[in-house]
Amino acid sequence: MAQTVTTELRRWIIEQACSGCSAESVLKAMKDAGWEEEVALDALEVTLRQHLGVGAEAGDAAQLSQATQLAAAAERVSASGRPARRALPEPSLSGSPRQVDAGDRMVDVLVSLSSPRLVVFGNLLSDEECDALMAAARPRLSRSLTVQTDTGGEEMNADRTSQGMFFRRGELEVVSRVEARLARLLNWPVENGEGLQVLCYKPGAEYKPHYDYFDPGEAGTPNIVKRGGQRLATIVMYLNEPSRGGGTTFPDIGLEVAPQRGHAVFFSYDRPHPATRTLHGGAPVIEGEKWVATKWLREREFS
Ligand code: PD2
Ligand code: ZN
Repeated sequence: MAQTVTTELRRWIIEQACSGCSAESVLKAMKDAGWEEEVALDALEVTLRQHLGVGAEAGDAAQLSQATQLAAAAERVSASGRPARRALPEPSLSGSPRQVDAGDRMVDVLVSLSSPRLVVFGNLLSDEECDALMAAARPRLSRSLTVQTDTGGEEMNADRTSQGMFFRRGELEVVSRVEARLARLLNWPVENGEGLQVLCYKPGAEYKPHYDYFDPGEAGTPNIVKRGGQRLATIVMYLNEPSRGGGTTFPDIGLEVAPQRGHAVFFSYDRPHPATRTLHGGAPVIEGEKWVATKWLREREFS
């Protein structure tokens, strides 16, 4: 049965942190009370990270230091059994601005979530940019492939019924412009991005829920990550609007992002693990067509 982190549990975690308990003792108390280790660790990390974010403005220094120590310890315990956390692409949202400067354009911040780390942006692309990307992609579309994780090759996949193509990085002026904007928006080098992918979904086409990172348990992953390292983040940009269906879904949190032209959904994953809650899919298009451009961001230069 799914275990829910209640307000009471969050309050209890913060109390333990502020009174100086160790991460191990808090984790043990939670496991003794029937919490699964994975859920307990996530609850500790997320609650304390949020608490530190709020408390940094208003809190008592000694309590904050206790909470900081517990958050760091929770992270260490957690890291011992799971893939390590990494530095991540992240927009500059401290102080909760309505808009962020993406260099050549001010981009609206519509939604920001901490777990999963996810931001919905508005006004990221102009109508002209959307049209130019669709027009340049259209003659090059073919049935989308997915990376074959056991070998590192590519395969046709029934879970993904869109058509797609990739631009090389910097291939066209509009592609370079969008890539430079994303690099500035997400504070991540252009060189660490894969080429822009454009997808077109006709009625009935969908992309079943999946993770974008490469599964460390699959045999082909070491080969795939030789080029640029792991994927750390995804931004899906909407180029047009189907009249019904085609939202980007996040089943772990019951979220569906509406495909609105010029908008985008960004999400990052600090480790290649379902604990990031970044399971996501493209819901079937019911009426009209759906066009998106996706950029995946890697740890290192992707060449
Ligand atoms: O088109 C989408 O909404 C979608 C959903 C899930 C795109 C991707 N994943 C992707 O390009 O990875
Ligand atoms: Zn995806």
